[in-house]
Order: sequence, then structure tokens, then C-alpha cells
Amino acid sequence: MKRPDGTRGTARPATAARQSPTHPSSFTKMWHDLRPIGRNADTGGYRRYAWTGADADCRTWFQEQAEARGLTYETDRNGNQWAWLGDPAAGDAVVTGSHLDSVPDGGAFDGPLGVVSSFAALDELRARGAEFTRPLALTNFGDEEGARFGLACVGSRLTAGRLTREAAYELRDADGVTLPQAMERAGYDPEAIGPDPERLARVGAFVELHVEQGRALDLSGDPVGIASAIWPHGRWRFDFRGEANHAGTTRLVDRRDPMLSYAETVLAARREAELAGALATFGKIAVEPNGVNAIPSLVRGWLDSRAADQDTLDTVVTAIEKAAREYAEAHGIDLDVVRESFTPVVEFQHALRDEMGEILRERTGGTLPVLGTGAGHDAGILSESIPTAMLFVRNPTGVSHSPAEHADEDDCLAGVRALADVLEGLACR
Ligand code: HGY
Ligand code: MN
Ligand code: MN
Repeated sequence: MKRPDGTRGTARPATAARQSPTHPSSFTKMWHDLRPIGRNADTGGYRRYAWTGADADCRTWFQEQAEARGLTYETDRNGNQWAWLGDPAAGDAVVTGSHLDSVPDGGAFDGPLGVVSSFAALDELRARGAEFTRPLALTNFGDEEGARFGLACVGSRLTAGRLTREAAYELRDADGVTLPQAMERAGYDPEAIGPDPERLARVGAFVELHVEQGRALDLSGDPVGIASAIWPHGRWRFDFRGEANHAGTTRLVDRRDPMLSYAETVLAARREAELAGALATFGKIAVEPNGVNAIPSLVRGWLDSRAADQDTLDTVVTAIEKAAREYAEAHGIDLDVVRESFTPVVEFQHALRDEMGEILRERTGGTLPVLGTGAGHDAGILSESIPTAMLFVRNPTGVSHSPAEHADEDDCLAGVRALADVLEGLACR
């Protein structure tokens, strides 16, 4: 089966493709237009970090798509992009969208699938002759992955008032560039950032479509599913400080090597996660001075940990930190642990979730599976301020945050139709 990027995946039973008789979906053309931006030709992965050139190109693409459809385009005070149909001041808007930034060497679908599908769903509704009775907005939320500054969902957190301007001004990337400096260099006024309650007061519902980052839909045989909840999850930075020295002349007994404590902590993280049925990953490391023939002075490792409930997450992270301190003590290493990002459990609003399910049941005759996820999303961050819901599109391998991430074109189009059905049911009474 042809994938949106033209490569061929394994043949799958084509889902009941309820294509609008009037027009082929605009999805594929948009997908191809967006695909080259920030893509590494060697790995096929993406590097679309917040406030970089690739991010600017993605933003230009979004604005062009909005203006080509006659939508009213704006960027909010936090750099999130909005494309409006109808008058936002009328309130009770139905909003859909996702993010366009990526993790290092990320996949093509995580984020962009939701944004491209939003425009394609609007095109589908226009082809159906749908008449909107509520304002509609399509969005790109900035810096969802937190790949550059370490904090997830910066754009939606700022807008929802879950990240203060002061804390945002403290964020800095690996080169020491602060978030405000990066925004300013990208042509945005960092002075303006902050909560935007007036904007959120105009939103009646936010629906985010996202590629599934797991295999539940592949296992159930469904192209599309509905989200129930997001696991609590966070990121902790472990700084192991030892003593730089010569790798070739320093006796083992005389060393204070932070790499040892780090390595033992990584193994402890896996052990504690297995014991608790949770997830723990050390995926990012920075070593100083990072020389082949130098015992490090500092090993900085970032832990990503997630669990189905807060107690389990607390238990796992506490156990990992306790083990790390014991290892550090044993090797004469100093250890600092800093929580850099945290998102509590999200239970999507049942009324909107069930309304989506009902709309789709009426239109397709089928009952979509409802599934939880360990992946964070802007819809999760916004769920404390407005009713939010998510649609997931099947990912046959479940792989994500990798160039291997993909979804078959048929399933992407099924996602567009499902999103169009939901938007029509919510905004076109
Ligand atoms: O890390 C996450 O869960 C999301 O991809 N930002
Ligand atoms: Mn992601
Ligand atoms: Mn995402």
C-alpha cells in the first residue's frame, strides 16, 4: 500500500474508504509539500526544532495553507499559529490542530499528521457543502516536543498559563541560547508571552488528531481510535559531577569517574521500571569535556519516566534517584537531580469524548476503540482549560520518535474523514 511519502508499506485490507465523491483528498498534496522541510536526507528523520529555520519554514507553510483557503491567519502572543473560519469573537469555537516541530531525527507524522489532516478535513467539509454554525480554527502549537529547550508543550503551556513568563525566560538550549533570544531572532516578541485566557475563553472544544504512538489500533484492526487518557510523565536531569583526569595515566582506584554512576543509574532505571510496570528512559546524555582520552568531569543524563498513575510514577522516580545517590556516594561523585518537565495524568473530558464517539458511530456505523497513551500532547496541556479530545490514526509498527514512524495513506485518509465527521458534527449543526 502506498504511503503518503510514496514508499510502499505492507498491503493491508483497505478500510471502507468513504471518500467524498466530489474530490480526492487534498491531504496527499499538502503532505508532499511539507515533507522536505527539516528532513535529513541520510536518515529520513526530521529536525524541526522550535524557533529554527526549519520551524520558520513550517510556519510559512501553515500560513500559506491558511491564506490559500481564505482563513484569517494570526500568530498568538506565544507564537502559536491560528487559522480562523468565522468570527472568533462569536465564541464557542471548534478548534483542531497539533504541532509541526519534531524530536531529533523524528518521524514525519508525529504532529504534522494532525495539522495536515485539519486542513484536509476543512477541504472535505467544504466539498460536502457543510455550513458552519460555530467558528472553526486550525492550529499549530509551537514547541510541543521541547527538543531544544527541554520542556514539552511550551506554546500550549504558555497559553494555558501552565508556564510562567519567568520560567519560560529561564529556558535555554544546549548552546546557551534562551527561549526569548531564540524567539526574538525568529522575529517574535518575547515580551508578549504569557497566559491567554481571552483566547481560550473563545474555544468550546479542541480536537487533536495524532498518529498513534503504539500498536493498539494495529492489533485491533482499526484505522482510527479515540483517546481516553494520557499517562502522567516527566523529564528529570541527573548531573553527575566527578573529577576530570587523564584516561591513560590515572589509576582506577584514584578516579572519581561520573560515567560509572551514570551507567549504574541507567541500569537501575530499567530495573525499577520493570518492577513497577512503568517506563523509564535515559535517551539523552551530555559529557564534559567529552574527550576519548579524558575521564569526564560531568555526565549529564536526562530521564524520561511515565506510568499509568501518579503513585507508580513517584515510586519509580524516587527509587531511581535513591539508587543514583547510592552509586554517586560510592564513587565520590556529586549528584544533582532537577525536574525539567512534568505533565500530570490527563483524563480527556468524557462528554466530548463520548460525543465524538456518537458522531462517528452515526456516520460510519462502527464503534471506534478508546485507548490511553503514554505520549504527551497539547490536547493534554489544554485539557485543564477547555474541553479537549483526541483521535488516533493507526501506526502499523507503533514506532514513533524515529524516521521509521509511518502510517498508511488509506489510514491517513480515514483519519481525515473521521476528523471531518467530528468537526461537522460539532460545528455544523
Ligand atoms: O514526549 C512526548 O510524549 C511527546 O511526544 N511530546
Ligand atoms: Mn512526539
Ligand atoms: Mn506529538
